[in-house]
Amino acid sequence: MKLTFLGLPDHPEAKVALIPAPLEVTTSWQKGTKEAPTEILKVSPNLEFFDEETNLEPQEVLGFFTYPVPELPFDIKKALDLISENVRETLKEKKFPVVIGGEHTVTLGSVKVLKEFYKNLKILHLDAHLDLREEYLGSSISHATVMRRIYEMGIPVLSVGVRTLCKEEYEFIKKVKFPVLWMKELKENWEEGIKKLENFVKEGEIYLSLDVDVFDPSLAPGVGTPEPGGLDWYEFLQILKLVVRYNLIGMDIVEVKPSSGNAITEYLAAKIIFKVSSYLAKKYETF
Ligand SMILES: [Mn+2]
Repeated sequence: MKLTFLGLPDHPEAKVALIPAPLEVTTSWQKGTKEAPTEILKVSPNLEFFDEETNLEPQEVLGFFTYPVPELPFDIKKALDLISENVRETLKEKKFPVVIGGEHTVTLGSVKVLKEFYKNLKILHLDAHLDLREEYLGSSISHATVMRRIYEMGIPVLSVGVRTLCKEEYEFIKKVKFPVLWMKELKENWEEGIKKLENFVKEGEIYLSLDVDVFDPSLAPGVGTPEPGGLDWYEFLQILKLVVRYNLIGMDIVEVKPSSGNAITEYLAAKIIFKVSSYLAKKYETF
């Protein structure tokens, strides 16, 4: 049987589409993100189906459609094309796409299509890392170069929650004045940080690219690089609500690495999908 979000049959008029993208080609250190879409969908029926903040059931208000988990070709360009096809279909059907990675490279598959549909596309990038290398381990298309490629397309990016970088990235961001909202900056002055974030998202069509390593590893231990000092749950929800209030047009959740023994990070990812849908449902209901 096909795996679906919350274990529910696909809603005939679904407004949210889950796009599993089990891509893992360029992962450098701890592997396993290929299993993430399957594991996230598998834990999702254990969520409560009622949202305690909005007092609604997103599966009733918006409805979910889940694409089957694909066998992606090893050729990364072909794999990204497959992801793009699903995103294109989703946008044509006026559904909200949630791409479930997989390594961060999947964002390139989304963005390629999104920029055809949206004139003022912007990427809100939540991540412990910048992913701005020119090249990584000999490849220009990689989880460590993804935002560099997007930057080169002329699409505005704001990287939020960054707390580690390499020297090449340090020099690059200085040279091009790449906008970064550092985790330290956020933790030291939350109000000011949120204002900067709001200034970025208040105009244009916003795509959220969420690397779960932006969370503190105590909250999301199942990631490739568990960088200390990350976002907590309520800080994240505040950011998510803020973006939904403006024009959030899609998102991805990437770099979950299911770990044996616990399902904390997979459950977190499923909960995020439920939360964003609840916030969107609330907005939808008030139209
Ligand atoms: Mn990262």
